[in-house]
Amino acid sequence: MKLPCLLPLLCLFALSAQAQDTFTIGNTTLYATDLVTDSQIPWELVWGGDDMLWCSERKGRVIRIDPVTGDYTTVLDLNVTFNGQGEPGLLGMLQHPNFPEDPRVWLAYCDGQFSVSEHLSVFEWNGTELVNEQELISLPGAQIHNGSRLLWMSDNTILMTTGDAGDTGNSQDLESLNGKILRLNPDGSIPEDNPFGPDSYIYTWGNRNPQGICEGPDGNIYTSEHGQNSDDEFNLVEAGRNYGWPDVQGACNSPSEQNFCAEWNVMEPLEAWTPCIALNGLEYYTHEAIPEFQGKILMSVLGGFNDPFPGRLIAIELSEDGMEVEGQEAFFASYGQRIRDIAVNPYSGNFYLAFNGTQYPGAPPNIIKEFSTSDPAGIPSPVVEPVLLRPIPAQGVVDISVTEGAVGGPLVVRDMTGRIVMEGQVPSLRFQLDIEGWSAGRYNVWTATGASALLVH
Ligand SMILES: [Ca+2]
Repeated sequence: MKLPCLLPLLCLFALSAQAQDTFTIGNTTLYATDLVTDSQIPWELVWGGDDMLWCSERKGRVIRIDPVTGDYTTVLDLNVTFNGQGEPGLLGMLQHPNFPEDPRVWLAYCDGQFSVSEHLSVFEWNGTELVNEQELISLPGAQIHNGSRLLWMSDNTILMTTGDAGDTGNSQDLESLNGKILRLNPDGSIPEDNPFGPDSYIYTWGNRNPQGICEGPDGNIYTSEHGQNSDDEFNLVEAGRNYGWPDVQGACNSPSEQNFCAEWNVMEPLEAWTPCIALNGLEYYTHEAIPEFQGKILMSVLGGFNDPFPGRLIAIELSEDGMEVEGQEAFFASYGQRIRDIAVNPYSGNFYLAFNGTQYPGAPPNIIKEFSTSDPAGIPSPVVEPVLLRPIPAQGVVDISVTEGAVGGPLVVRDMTGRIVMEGQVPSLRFQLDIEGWSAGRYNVWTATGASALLVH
């Protein structure tokens, strides 16, 4: 369905505006544009100390992206396990907080064709490439559950999440490095004050597959962790604590779980999701550019097998002491794609999302998008207003009101999967849109000066 195109010039304008999407979050408008469209399955996004955006890709590359143009160079290409089916490959990445003065970059990756191993190595940045690999830790890897998120702690140690590698027996075994969070010194040695003594990397145990980690308010450390069929978990990390897997899923709420939790001092999640929604990268958003996100934990969500919604970003609101989840709100599900990770530009507060296509484990498209509070295409929109739609929900015909700047400009309607179902031009300040025959559901109506959700009955 297309609206008549009366002015050719404005219709061209409408076409060029399709490269971006706008989202209204409270009083903030976000403009989304594709930054890199040919990523080889982006896994970790890091805002670099060199003011470039770094990305690890599951197929083995580390790319260094100009955040303005999206141009990138490949600074490392590792020979990793990647068969397109499972979950191994190049995964976690961490820069030294004083990068590039301290040139060290840590990478977690899996290799081995038949028997997968997981490695944590440190490399050096020579201004062009990552060189001088030094392996610090290796442990069993698998086709599934390899953890691998990395975090620099304020005490100058590093946390590394590991997965149970598909063997549930690993997580409660203090002799195994799988199903744990490990703590190490930057040179790979074991910190003397580790909770299980100076001979053990183990920092927490009873983990299944944590794949998001961040430092939040007051130095609290949070993880996101995949559950099996229930209870994806958002956890507060405390040294030495047992997180219960495989004996406990989510809260300690069945009789057998309560016994186990009492015996092993199990830490319950701050929040859990059933059915699983497949939680991933975390970022604590502190910038004032997006007041609606400020002070919240942003969590990448892939979208689970029984999850009725696609991938999305969830903003988690914490209590003042950071010990409870007080609210959550989901964004960007309209793309219908799995969101793997997030990084924030510390200057502008703009952020970047790594999309891993529509299907497990990494179907195309694999795109890195920028979400900016300023309009990168330069469309003038000093006052951003919502589009008014009546009635709610609508049936047959919907009345639409827009502000003056939108008249003659583009009109785009997308469905929840992000697919454009209608594009054309705004004919006047008030007009009617024929939605007869549209399937019931939620749509997004977008003009040059604002956007609103359209609910069709
Ligand atoms: Ca439970």
